[in-house]
Amino acid sequence: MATEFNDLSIQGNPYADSFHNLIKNQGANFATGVPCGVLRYFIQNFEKDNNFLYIPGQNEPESIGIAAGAYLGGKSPLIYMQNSGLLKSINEIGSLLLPYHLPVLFIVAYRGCEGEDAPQHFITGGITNHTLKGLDIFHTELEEDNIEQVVADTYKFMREKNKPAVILIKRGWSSHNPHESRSEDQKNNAFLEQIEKQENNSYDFQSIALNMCSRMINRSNYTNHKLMKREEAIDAVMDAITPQHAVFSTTGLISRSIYERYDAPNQFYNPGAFGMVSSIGLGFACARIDKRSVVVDGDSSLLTNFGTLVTIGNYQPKNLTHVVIDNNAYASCSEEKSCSDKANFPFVAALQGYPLIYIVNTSAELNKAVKESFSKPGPSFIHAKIGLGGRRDFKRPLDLPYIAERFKQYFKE
Ligand SMILES: Cc1ncc(C[n+]2csc(CCOP(=O)(O)OP(=O)(O)O)c2C)c(N)n1
Repeated sequence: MATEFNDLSIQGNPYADSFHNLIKNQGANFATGVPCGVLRYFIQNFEKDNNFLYIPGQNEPESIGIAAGAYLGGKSPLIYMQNSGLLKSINEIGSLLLPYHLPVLFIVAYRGCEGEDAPQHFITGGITNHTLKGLDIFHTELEEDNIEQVVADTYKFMREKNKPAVILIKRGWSSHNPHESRSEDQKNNAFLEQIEKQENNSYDFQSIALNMCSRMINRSNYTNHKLMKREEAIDAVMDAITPQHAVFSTTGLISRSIYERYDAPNQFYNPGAFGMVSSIGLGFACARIDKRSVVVDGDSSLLTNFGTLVTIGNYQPKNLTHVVIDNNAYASCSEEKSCSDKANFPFVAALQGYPLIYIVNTSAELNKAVKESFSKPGPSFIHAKIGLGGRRDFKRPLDLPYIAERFKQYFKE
């Protein structure tokens, strides 16, 4: 008997497999995202298939940043998520993917459409189509009998318009929970095994602390009461940059200062998508392991995408230097205080597994740390403490599609 499109009693799904092969034929080779049960067979295929570089994020906006970086590094990325996550990511779509013309594929579980029983999805389900129309993003619903057409039309749209596109997958496509078919005994055994594993992995706080400290290099000068200003810090970082380095800079004055004073094709500015600069850098670093990526982040930017430290620590891109220029404020707004003085960035980075962490507060030490990081396996974290003040009248990067294409072509293999 032929497998039904909505047959939930099976492991794997031939229609999801066929979809997978079709997008692969279109060049898809990078996957990131956040799961929804509806998408399990699609996700399983990304996990299994070595032709895909698979780097999931901790949330949907972060995944969009990762996909954007992978695209800039020459990959053809896709992002999977629930439509609730798509709505959460409107800013990353509207201020990064669309204005920069980054065509990535979204595979989106369409909860809250007709037949939905979970009330938390009703409202987001009801506005999904309108929102995609409002964004002028091509979107179709996948059905058993339109897979070839949907994939072909979607990639045609992405190629012609240089825009992201969305394929909506309704609940019922593959919402089988493989564990449901296991017996109670099997479930209990699996649970006990898990508990045992946790007990065996109980924390040895002392060795964790020692290990963390062994990776942290504190070069702060405590007698120096006059902290460097943003431009001094940027100059110290940019002095270490060569045309071989891929530089990603964060939202606000940091990007504007770098753009006005140092613009070059090996630099990508992230004026929108607040917080996602490290994710863009991560996506690029994973796509292009032959290049050193340098992220120039702000403290508030890092706080708004704090999970990035977990993701970067987890994937361990050896070719990533993550600099945080920390003024303990949203300086690009009106210097409102941030919580970075309570965030313990270097400790969190160490805890998450960054192998090398520098703490600096002078431009000489910042410059030295950036240069040193290039000759050591990363990801390296450089925490640069700076003071407030400095110029604010920098020009903005305006021709964003040009900047993205220039960057992509510059690093073309
Ligand atoms: C989602 C979103 N919220 C708020 C802003 C406004 N905004 C622009 S820059 C910025 C602060 C950046 O602070 P930080 O990363 O610490 O860098 P700094 O400005 O201090 O150099 C904010 C909140 C934005 N661009 N996007």
